[in-house]
Amino acid sequence: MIDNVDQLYSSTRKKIGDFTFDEDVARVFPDMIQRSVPGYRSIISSIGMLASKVVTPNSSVYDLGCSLGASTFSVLDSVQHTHYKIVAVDNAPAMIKELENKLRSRNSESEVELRCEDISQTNIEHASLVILNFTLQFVPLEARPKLIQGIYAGLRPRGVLVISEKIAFPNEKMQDMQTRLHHEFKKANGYSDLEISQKRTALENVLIPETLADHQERFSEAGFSASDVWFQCFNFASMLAIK
Ligand code: GEK
Repeated sequence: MIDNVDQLYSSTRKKIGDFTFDEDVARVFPDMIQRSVPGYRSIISSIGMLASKVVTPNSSVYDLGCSLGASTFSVLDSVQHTHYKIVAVDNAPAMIKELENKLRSRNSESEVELRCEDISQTNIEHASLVILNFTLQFVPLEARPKLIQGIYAGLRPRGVLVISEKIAFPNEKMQDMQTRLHHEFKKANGYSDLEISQKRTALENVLIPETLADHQERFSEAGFSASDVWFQCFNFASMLAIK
């Protein structure tokens, strides 16, 4: 087995439990997300570009569900001034531990405040940018409105929420087509039919996608003055919501 290559679902499992972000997942995470999420790299580098435009002096940036800090590093590499704070939050200890090591090895520990907590408990304050990069999809549906309202409240005027999600489609035929395209994407990246199907079962009760309309309605109910999609590939999209 190659150490950092995702082969977690490559052999037949008798029973497939719910997917969790444990140490095995943290070890292969960069490979897993890049081979599973169309456009992931473009989204990460675009978040850096966005940060360079919207992160104001004396403000905070929140990376909610930061995993190994891909968005955090993109922000650190793109914002020219240093008068801001990044708060990176994840409730998986394995992710936070690994991110801590990464920050230490690039001498960036003091630039990022790490928190191992549920993002539903994170108090957002003085934020110019909040990042939810493929995280809200794992938060229970009933907890999502309050979370988005809290983000809106903690953003400064004209502050921005960037949110990327796997999305659902209201039309069944379209849903089926986009799902098949996504599976084709995973196959092209070396995943077998067995891996794709076992991973899908593991995520079934854990990752709950919503439609773009559901997201936009929630943004507008929370008070955001504008929201729209800026990136989409198959059933993965990224949106901006502006206070
Ligand atoms: C990236 N943003 O590379 N509270 C805190 N963290 C959570 C919660 C929660 N309630 N639910 C899930 N997570 C990253 C990728 S991955 C996306 C994000 C994926 C965390 C979870 O532990 C995991 O690290 C992350 O959200 C989701 O841009 O695996 O598809």
